[in-house]
Order: sequence, then structure tokens, then C-alpha cells
Amino acid sequence: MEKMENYYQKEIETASYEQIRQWQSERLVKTVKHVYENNTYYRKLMDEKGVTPDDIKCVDDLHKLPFLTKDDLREAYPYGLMSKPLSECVRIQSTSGTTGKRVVAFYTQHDIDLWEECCARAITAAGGTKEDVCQVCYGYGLFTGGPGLNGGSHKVGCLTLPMSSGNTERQLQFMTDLEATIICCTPSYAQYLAESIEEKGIKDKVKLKAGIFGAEAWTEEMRKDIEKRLGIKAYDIYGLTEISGPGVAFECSEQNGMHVNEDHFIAEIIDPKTGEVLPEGEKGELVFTCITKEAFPMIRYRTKDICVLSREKCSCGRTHVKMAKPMGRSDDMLIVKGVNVFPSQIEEVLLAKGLTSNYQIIVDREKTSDTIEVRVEMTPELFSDKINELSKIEREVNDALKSMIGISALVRIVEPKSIVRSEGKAVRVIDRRNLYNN
Ligand code: DLL
Repeated sequence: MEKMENYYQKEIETASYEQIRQWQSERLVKTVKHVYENNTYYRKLMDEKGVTPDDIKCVDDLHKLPFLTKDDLREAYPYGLMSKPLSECVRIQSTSGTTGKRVVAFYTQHDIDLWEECCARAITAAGGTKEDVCQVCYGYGLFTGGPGLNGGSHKVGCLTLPMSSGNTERQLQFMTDLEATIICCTPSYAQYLAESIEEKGIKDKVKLKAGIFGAEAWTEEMRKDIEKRLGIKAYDIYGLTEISGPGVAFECSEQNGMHVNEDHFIAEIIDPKTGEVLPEGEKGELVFTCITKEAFPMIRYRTKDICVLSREKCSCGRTHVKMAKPMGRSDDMLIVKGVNVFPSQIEEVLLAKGLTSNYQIIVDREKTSDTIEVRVEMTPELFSDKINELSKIEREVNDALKSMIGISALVRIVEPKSIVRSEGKAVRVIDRRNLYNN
């Protein structure tokens, strides 16, 4: 039987490759001209590189343009990268960053409408319709998660529960009393909610069918865990404040990579060291160019997310390029004892060994030697059964970590619930070495 796929904007989402390229070319030319004429910061970057809007005739010319980085945003803070007068902007959003200056993004009403449409595509791809009750527990306010999915949910016509993050008691009360069918939050908070539902013994009152999870890295193992415990389908959603917020890319029924909304954003993969554009299928840093935004169109913005793009045909019928789950960040990758370590690799080992994804990685330096400690919670069942065997399990995890990442870690299995839960993004890594000049 052919599966039924729902689209929010079918013609756009299933357009031919040629059509997408044509939109991209036309919109890129227009955006570059708009930015050059209205944004002195970016104009200077283009002048320095010796490129003018006339050099940009189609999407193949993209590589001629200079990159933008978070450092540029900091330098141009707060208004330097705006391409519309303040009087035409209606909103700002900002990153949750705790170091240095925050990133502030500006939106016209047109920018907000398009952003919300991107989120509506994601909700529809997860099976959302106007019959659904959509509980949004991403933070509302400066963070883009709440406002973006709230707007998308309105566009789809769902009854929207604008819960924001935190207050788990109240989340569960609304979830059960109003019979929420779709939930939007970070994957780590979804696991916390699942834990609380099990504790309260209210699983039979939960009517969820789908969840839209993003804003932080999560593994396939976490997906399986969340799907099983909440009895839902768990979909990934990706985005970043600089480019708009959630909905830059979203997962479809295939649940195997996220379609980039290519009518709004051009994706490239570059070698993070040389800046050279890499061919499809190669792993590198993800770079986005906004081609429909007015107030804050980032051109060739380096995300620092390490990723792979694929144009393989997708069974959902969508034609837009897919990005894999980000595999780490070119800037949050840990270098411990000279070895590159991604927290997601450690998580994979922990879950494969039957431990939970409630863990913390503590990196420190004793004299000149790096140390890495992995604290991880045991499941409640295993903890009581195996309390005498803890050191054996710790050794086993250590061995598995050694073969995965190539270095020894001090593994400490701790009591269930002893690692502080987050209501937003989980704090996975504590790097006490302070190797960066913040
Ligand atoms: O996290 C936007 C968002 C909100 C996305 C809600 C999805 C859902 P920022 O706070 O600016 O924006 O953080 C952006 O978070 O560069 C990635 O490193 C990471 N990230 C976002 N989504 C995912 C994901 C929002 N699905 C940064 N998987 C990005 C892995 C993600 N990492």
C-alpha cells in the first residue's frame, strides 16, 4: 500500500531539481544585490574579496562570495549586519550563548511569515494537521525554538499549547487534560518527560503520536528510546538563530536525514580548514546562504556544524537536499590527549552498554596531562540489581570507550537522577581546562 504523505506546500516541497536551482539562482542574485546596497559590513567584505553583485549570475557563482562567521556577527553587533532599516523590523531573536556577545537576529514581518512556513512544513511532515493539539515546550522569548514552532503550529491550524520550557508538572497536566498529540521540545527534555510519565504511572493518559525534537545533537539510540517510552514517532528538526531558527531543515516520514528548505536556504559543505567547497556526500562544515530574507540575510554563513548532504531520492516524495544529523561541531569537538572526541561517540558507547543518556563528560588537565571523566547514570533497575558489580561495568565501558575513541576515560557510574536535568539544552561537557580566550 502506498503511504500517504502530507505536505504543507506540496508544489514547493516536491519541485524538480531544475526548478529548485532556478529559484535559487534568481533569489541569490536578488539577495546579493540587496545586501550589497544596504549592508555596509558585507559590502566591505565583498569589496575586499574583489567581487561585485554583477559577478553573481547564478547559484554556481556562490563560491565567489566571502564567508560570514560568528566573529563577524560579534564585530558587527548589534546593527552592523542589518539589510533593512530598523523601522521595517518587527522582531529580534537571540542565541542562548553564554560567552562573549550574544548573536542578535532581526526579522521583518515577511521574514517571520517565511520562517513560520518552514516550521509548518516540519509539523506537517511529522503528521500534523488542524485536528492536532501541538504542545510547544521549547523556550519562548529570545530563543527561537518556542516562537518558531508556535508560529508553524498556528499556520498548520493545530490547537497550540504555548507552554515554553520547564514546569514539568504543568506540562504533564496540560498534555493529559488537553490530550496533546504532538510535542515539540529538546530530545533531552523529551526523555525527562518520559521518565516523569513513567514515575507517575500516567502513560495511559498520554495521547501523543509524534514529537519534533532538535536544538541539540541526539543519537539514533535516543530516538529509539524516546519512541518506545512515549509511544510516538520522533522527528528531528534543525536550525540556528543566525539563519532564522528551527525549520531550516526537518525530517520526513523516512526519518533518515532532514530536508533543507532549499527554496529559502542554499546549503554547502566546505572543508573547515581550507574553505574549499566539497562534493555531495563528503563530510565537512555546513554553510548556509539565505535567499529570501529581508532584514538579516546571512550569506555563506559558517555554522561550524559538521555534516553530510545527500540528494538521494527520498521515499516521502520531497526533492529538497537532505542533511544528515550533525556529527559534531568543528568548534565543540574536544581534543583530549591530542585525540579528537565527539560527545556523541561517547554517548553511543554508553547506550550500547545499557546505560542511560544522562551523562556528563568532564575534561580537566593535571599538570600537563589531560584527563577525561565520564559520569553516567545507571537505569534504576540495573542499579539495584548490580550495585555490587559497578566497578566491573565501569571497566567494561572504559574498554569500549578506549576502542571507540582511542583514549582511556575514568568512568563513574552514578545513581539514577544524580546528574542535574536540564529543561533546555543538556549540559554534556564540562571542560575545566579553559583553553579558549573568552
Ligand atoms: O537551536 C534552533 C532550534 C530550535 C533548532 C528548536 C531546532 C529546534 P541556536 O540556539 O542558535 O538555534 O543553536 C543552533 O544548535 O548550529 C547546531 O549546532 C545545534 N542544533 C540545532 N538543531 C540541531 C539538531 C537553535 N536537530 C545550533 N541536531 C546549531 C543537532 C542541532 N544539533
